[in-house]
Amino acid sequence: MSNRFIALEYREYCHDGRETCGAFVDNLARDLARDPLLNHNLSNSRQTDGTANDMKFPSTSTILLTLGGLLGLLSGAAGDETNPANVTAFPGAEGYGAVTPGGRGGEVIAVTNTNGSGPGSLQAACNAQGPRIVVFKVSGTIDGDVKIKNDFITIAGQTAPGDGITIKGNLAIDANDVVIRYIRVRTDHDGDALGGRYRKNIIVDHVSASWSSDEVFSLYHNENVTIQWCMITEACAKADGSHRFGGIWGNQHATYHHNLIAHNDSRNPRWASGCGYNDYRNNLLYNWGYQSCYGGEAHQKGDRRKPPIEFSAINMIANYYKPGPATRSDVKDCIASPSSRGDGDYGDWHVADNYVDGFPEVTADNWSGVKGKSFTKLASPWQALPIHQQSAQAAYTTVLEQSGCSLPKRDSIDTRIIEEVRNGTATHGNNGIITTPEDVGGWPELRSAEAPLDSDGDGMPDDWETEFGLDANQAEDNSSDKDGDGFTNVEEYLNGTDPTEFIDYTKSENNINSLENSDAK
Ligand SMILES: [Ca+2]
Ligand SMILES: [Ca+2]
Ligand SMILES: [Ca+2]
Ligand SMILES: [Ca+2]
Repeated sequence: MSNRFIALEYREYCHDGRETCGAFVDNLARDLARDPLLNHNLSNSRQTDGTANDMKFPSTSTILLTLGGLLGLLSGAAGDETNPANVTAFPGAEGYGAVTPGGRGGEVIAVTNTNGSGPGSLQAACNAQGPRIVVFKVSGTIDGDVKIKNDFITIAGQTAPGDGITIKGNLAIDANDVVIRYIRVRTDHDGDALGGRYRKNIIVDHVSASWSSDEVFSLYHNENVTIQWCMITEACAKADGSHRFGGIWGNQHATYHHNLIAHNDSRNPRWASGCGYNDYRNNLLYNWGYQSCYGGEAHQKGDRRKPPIEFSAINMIANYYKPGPATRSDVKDCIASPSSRGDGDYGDWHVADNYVDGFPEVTADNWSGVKGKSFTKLASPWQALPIHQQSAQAAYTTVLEQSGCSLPKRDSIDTRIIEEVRNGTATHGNNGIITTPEDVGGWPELRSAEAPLDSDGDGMPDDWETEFGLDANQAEDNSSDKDGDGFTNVEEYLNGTDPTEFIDYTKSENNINSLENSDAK
């Protein structure tokens, strides 16, 4: 292995007129880019320091390194275990999107009203420049679309006093380095409830999305993405009665785990064509209509990425499939139906340890639940960044307990859907497949409450600052890291942790969500 050459960013070779060499490097780069070990190591390199990685491997030059040299760089990038750059976006952030610091170290901006725009609105906080952490001093329903256009933002919906935040509109992610936690997006019109493309370093955690008439939740053709602990439910119909789709997923290096996808006719999810490396584990799918999961072609037509991603490698492991009353009988046992647009367009798939309720033979042999022949079997999964993986059956229980916008509390929509999944029932529409939000009673009233006093406006309430020896009348202490564990003081508040207690979050066993416990919900 030590003499193995690794090619990165080979395009300049191709443009140098060295056709033979270019083709060789092209092929080598492709092979190596698909090498699980290399992929894993490069991803770790990104995880520890994405910006440094970019500097070491400038995208316009061709670099040949021995693997030994590369590993040296990687171990150097790993650095001191207590280096703040090494912690994930928050305790419990896992997979490829966990790489981002979000708004760490930036300004704290409080949302003080539920207006669609203007001073004090969520949209105004999104419009601000530079790293920023968005906290909420109000709960309620925000009437209007929200678009994130500027990089480095953390949206901390768990801080909302009262019943929490719902966006009655579409949430568009059009920025890099985005952390979104504990909000709901229940749109009232066309377009994806939550959507975004062509960006990088995004983690969406405990978000409940519903009611779009395109897809409910579509994040694809991005890079370094995690979608975890979300609820993607109750897609609605377009005016012509079509659609009711869950989501298009598929990002170059992405992790999807512990999500609940329920009451959508199809695209549960649809893997985008040319989606790159995707790792899908411990998700719970309930009551799909006429199709569960499909897609994953190798090539995307009109791909705007440079270079385009020319393959799809999809792990689907230890997920729980529970057909419901709307699930068409001929697709009840379907884990996935891989798509292609002809020879040479097959995606690479690996399925294992998935549980298909009512179909013990598919549970025993997952490949029998993968329909058609237009795909390539991966004998083993591509080696993704690990998560705290459970069995499919254990994940079923945990997802029902914790997924979606569970803080400050679940709303009546999510509470109802969780019970329907648990009981194997449906309440509204055509066996749970609905046409409009009115079918399920529309947007529930969300109670607000008084936010705790924060005299210096640094995002940390007076009482909390006093308890931990911070200065309730001095705002600059929010970005320091009193205990040196990598999370700033205000992040410790957002995460419900102790800013005076050092915890080594670079240890996997400590990287768990400090806001949830399995008995709480
Ligand atoms: Ca304060
Ligand atoms: Ca302070
Ligand atoms: Ca800290
Ligand atoms: Ca701490």
